[in-house]
Amino acid sequence: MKEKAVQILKQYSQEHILKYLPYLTQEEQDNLESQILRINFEELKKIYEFTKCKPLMQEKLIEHIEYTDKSKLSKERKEELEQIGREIICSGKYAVITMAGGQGSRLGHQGPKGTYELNTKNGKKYIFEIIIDTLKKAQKEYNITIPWYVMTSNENHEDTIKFLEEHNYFEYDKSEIKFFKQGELPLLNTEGKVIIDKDKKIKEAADGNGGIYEAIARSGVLEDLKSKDIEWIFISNVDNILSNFVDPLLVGLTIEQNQKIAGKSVAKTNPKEKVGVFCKMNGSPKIIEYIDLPEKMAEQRDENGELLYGEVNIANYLFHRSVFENLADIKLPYHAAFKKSAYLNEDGKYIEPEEPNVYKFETFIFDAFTRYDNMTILRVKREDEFAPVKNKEGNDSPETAVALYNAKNT
Ligand code: UD2
Repeated sequence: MKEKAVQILKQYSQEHILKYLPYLTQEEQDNLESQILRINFEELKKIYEFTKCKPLMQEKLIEHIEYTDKSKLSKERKEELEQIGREIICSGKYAVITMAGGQGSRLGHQGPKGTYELNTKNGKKYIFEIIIDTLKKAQKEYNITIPWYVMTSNENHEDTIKFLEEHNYFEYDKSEIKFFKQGELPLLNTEGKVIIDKDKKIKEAADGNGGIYEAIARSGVLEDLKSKDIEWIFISNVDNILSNFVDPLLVGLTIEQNQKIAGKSVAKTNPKEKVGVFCKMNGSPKIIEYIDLPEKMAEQRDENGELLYGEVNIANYLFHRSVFENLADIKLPYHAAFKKSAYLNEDGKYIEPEEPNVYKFETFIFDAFTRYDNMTILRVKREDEFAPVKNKEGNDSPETAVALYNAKNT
């Protein structure tokens, strides 16, 4: 192995990697070496140290954020706003991005989450198929083929494209579909060491849905959006099978409120619900995950008895294209998740741990919202627009999602 690579390993206390060399073919050594020269160990060291000291949540700086409740808008008001949005959609200035680079480990499904098959009342439907059904419905309604961009990760990129190719993109116009890969970061064990995977490479994982800003800029998607004169982009999770991502009302409301970012919320069912909620921090829009929201704030209610922090983030965002242009180089804070990850030990044995053993570093798309003074929030009905497939069973499972999907598609 080249001296430069060895020197990097020593400089960043990763010399344990050298013990694997006797097991590696020359080609495997060359692959590992090019990986060592590519990985930014300096940044990785900073991320590891930063995530070890969690920033304290300063309660006094958190305040309620204004939102619009769709159910309280009059029919006329809704039509007025929808008209503005329809203009944008019909004139081809609207696109959809699905964030599909996640591992979906909680579901226990082998392969990209979009390839998970659900037993609905309309027969067996893959999650990607349900998304394309929505795009095809919009095609009929607005007489336009909305461009669809799918964010993948190194881990699921090929499988995602292969699956959609095999299913002929469920008859959607494939020339309007583009895939783009997000970045990835090495996993670190509890001693801050990288681990080796069974392919004899340093194990890396997708860098979180906050990786979208860099991925959009680097992959050419931003150029594509500009060349198509797309102004508004709807971004949603792959796992919400009721995602209403062609929504003229949200577009109209955001334009009228003169905002560049919008998000959809549903009412929190109870103060203890384990979800992220919208609020303001230091005067800017923020989403606080349940683990960071102080209990007494979670319980706080306004004069009408409504929870003051009751707007659940359902990960349905609307961005003006300028957001991607302005945030292409944004540096977001990293969040460390402690996960189980199999690895090759120094004796060449493949270990599949029972307990979490590595840190996975992710950035979150909504941590960038603090760069804006405000955002539009539209509260919608949970049963109309929020049916996530996250867990194998229990809440947010295929069973609960299909029940909501069937009820909606009567
Ligand atoms: C997400 C939101 C949470 C709430 C919830 C609603 C984040 C961090 N949290 O929780 O606030 O809105 O959804 O269902 O977004 N993904 C990638 N690349 C990655 C990691 C994730 O594309 O590297 C995608 C993933 O495919 C999914 C979405 O991001 O479509 C959210 O997945 P998650 O597991 O990161 O976040 P989750 O579902 O726990």
